Amino acid sequence: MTTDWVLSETPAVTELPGLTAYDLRCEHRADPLGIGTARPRLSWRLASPTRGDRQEAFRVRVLRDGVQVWDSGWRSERTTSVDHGGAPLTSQTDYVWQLEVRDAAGAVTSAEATFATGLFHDDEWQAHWIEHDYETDPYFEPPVDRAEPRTVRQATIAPPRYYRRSFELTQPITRARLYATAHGLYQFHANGRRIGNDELTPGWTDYRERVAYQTYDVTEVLRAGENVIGAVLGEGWWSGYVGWDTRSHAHHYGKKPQLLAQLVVDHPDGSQTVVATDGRWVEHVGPIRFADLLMGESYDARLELGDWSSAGYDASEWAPAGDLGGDVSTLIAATTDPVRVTEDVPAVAVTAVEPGRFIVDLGQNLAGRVRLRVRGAGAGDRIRLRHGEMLQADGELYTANLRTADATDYFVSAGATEEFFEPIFTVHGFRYVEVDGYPGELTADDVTGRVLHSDTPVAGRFECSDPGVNQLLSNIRWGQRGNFVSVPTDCPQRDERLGWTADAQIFLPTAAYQADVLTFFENWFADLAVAQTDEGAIPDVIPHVITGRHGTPAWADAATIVPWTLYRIYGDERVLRTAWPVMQRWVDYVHRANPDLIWRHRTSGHYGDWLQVGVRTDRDVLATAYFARSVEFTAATAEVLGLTDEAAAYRALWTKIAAAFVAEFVDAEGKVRGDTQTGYLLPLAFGLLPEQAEQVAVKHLVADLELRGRSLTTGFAGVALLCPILTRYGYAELAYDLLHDDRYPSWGYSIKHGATTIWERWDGWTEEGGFGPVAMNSFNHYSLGSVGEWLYGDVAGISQAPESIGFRDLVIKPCPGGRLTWAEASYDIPSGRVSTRWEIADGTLTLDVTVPPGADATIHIPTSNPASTQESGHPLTDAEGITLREAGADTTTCRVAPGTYHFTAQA
Ligand code: RAM
Repeated sequence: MTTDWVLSETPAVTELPGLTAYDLRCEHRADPLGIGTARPRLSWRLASPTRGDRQEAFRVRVLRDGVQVWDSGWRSERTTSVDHGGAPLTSQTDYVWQLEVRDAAGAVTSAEATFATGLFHDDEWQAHWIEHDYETDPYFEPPVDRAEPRTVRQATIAPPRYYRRSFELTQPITRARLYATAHGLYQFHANGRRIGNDELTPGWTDYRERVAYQTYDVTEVLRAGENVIGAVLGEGWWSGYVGWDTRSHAHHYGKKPQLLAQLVVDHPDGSQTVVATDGRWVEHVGPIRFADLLMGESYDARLELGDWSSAGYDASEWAPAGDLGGDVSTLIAATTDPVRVTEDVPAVAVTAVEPGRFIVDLGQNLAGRVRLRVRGAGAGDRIRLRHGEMLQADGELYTANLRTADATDYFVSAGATEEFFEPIFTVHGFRYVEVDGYPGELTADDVTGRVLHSDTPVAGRFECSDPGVNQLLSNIRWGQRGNFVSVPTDCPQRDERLGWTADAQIFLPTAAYQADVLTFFENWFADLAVAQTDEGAIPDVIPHVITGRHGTPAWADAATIVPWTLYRIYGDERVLRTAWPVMQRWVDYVHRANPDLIWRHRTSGHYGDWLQVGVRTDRDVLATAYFARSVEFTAATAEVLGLTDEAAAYRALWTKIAAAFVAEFVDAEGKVRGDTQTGYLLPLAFGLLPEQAEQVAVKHLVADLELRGRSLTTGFAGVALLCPILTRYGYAELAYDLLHDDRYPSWGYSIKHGATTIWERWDGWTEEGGFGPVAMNSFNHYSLGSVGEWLYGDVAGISQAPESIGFRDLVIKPCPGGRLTWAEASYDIPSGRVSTRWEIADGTLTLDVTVPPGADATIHIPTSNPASTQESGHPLTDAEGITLREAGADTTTCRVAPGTYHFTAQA
């Protein structure tokens, strides 16, 4: 198995010579091309082998062609999101930035990185949108080779087209950049080579307002003489199926795909050659006869076009592309890394069902596609690949939960001895593939699962002594991977795949422990902002493609929760500056509709504690708690932005909502209306209860869990809070019982029954009922995986102090318990990598902690005998870099400077 989705090994702290800066990023991306801002944010991380080492000061210099355009001078404050402070950068220009970091002893270390700007001004675009005239095309109707659709389609999906342009370069090339996008999905080629390794570009944004273009360096691809540049263009989110209604859920943004690109070639004398899409490009249909994200792809190898993107190719049959003119008003430079193939998963088993028909098991539920090797097929032989997440009891593929998504690919052989098929414009959510019509024996070697998702850099890892918990963590990671496909979606398999807002906000803290999701969510939030209604409500799904649902409690609150959470984790104020008007308009909307501060009006779809089990958390309780939460984050944002009056007003409003909550919902016995687990978790987690009521609420929560034999009932809204709140109030053992539970409903139940991803519903499959409701049953969904935050934050013990931003003030508070004898985690916070490892053996607890330069940490060492606590063999009072804070009854608390520490204590 080859995977790029693991936490990088670097830096090996102990081997470093001294304070070292690494992981330099511009706009939070490594050496990005085509950034869209003239004042980018620069960030780096630090590591050091020396205890107490710090960045005393830094200096950034930005250079263009070796000439300095900005010198920050020596400054001290931070390592992340330093705004370029020189004159605004120039469009379409390459820059180098040099970083120097000085430690306390005056030693200076340096590092260097690059970035390039995109097109800042509309008038720099010479490109026009081009398209094929499908109306007069014989292939406009669904192609014949998909004659077995499971659903009646009302909208037609047109076959992808191939576009090309041949041009001469007479001068040498110093630099060549391709700026490319599509209304649809594109894949670029030049001189016989594919450009880049991005997938499903330009990605999904609210195309009505924002269409991202990607930038590629093609300097090495071009040469003197004839060159060819070209692209394959498919439908994707632009005009293909998204959502669940086959009558209306295609053609969200347009009826047919369009392409736009501009190649800019620099020559040594300073002149440029620009080759841009326009009516001089020619186009042709090719071997991809059909391609749709939900439905699948059909490829007829007999129709292959040969070296269509190479010089000397005879394109006389190709027709001129339709030229639609150059409206570039919606174009934006891409701000986040695209989808890529991040792993190849080999097949683990192949079962022959009948001659020519096989079921292949990849051993892992994933989002992506299959690469199939075909040997011995005759020209015209057709192989069908159907994808499913589960098998039925009879061993056949289970596809009922896909609803109208066909998730079916076809390959028609050209009769060569060996052929490879891999679709390019579709994504399936699957573990099993049925291969039908395969000539001869299919072997595991013939099938590879190619994992596709947004290439968010891996930021964390967690492992512990218990295989079941490790499997849970793996399922959480795969849930994230399968659903972070350009936008955060709810499922990768059925006819939905929408950016449900609650799912996103609930899972965000867990997601951020596993990957750097800042730009991923900033990009998505930009779509949330443009979708806000005039009144201030937020649609349930972003990008906004379903009508009539907006302003739902816990869903629309993503408007405040996502930016505030991003700010707390990444310490970058820019996200708050952008989000502020959205947050304010959202909370004002709820307030206007609910002047008595109990949110019961304008709750839209109101899903309550979605997919809770056997209980009904009161909807007004949930809504009002979320109203308070949103107001709290809006107030906090106003504070950060220096908006004192607004901050005071929202703080005051929050106090009133909290009081109204207690008055309305908490009875004389301290029970919250509805008396459900989530009903207690929400006010506890959101701090709505006075201290005494808090303790009573905890008791009621625990009583409910006990009454049910230590079993949970929480849905999406409650589940993330369950283990953290129990731990916070001294019931960590109860949290561990839930973690290890394998009775229904629990995470362990799904794992016991073979889950390799998080399921949408606790009852996705049960021993009694078999498969859950086909109307809605995804086996790859991340919401219930939001317990990951607790694994990293409490079990491994990496979190930050309540007032801390960007993990500058770390809290290392591991929580041994349950069946675990050890747990370890590493996590890339903005300033560097933090790691913890605890183990209990022979009555001794060992705790290894690394705090990166740029952070300080309060470490809580759990022990039955605080006096026994030592660090590297020394009592804490005598250990370097450590200040003892408190030796409590069962914890030793100390404050440490950056460095690596080895604690021991009596367990
Ligand atoms: C379903 C999914 C999704 C959820 C909505 C309300 O489509 O479970 O995750 O947010 O319902």
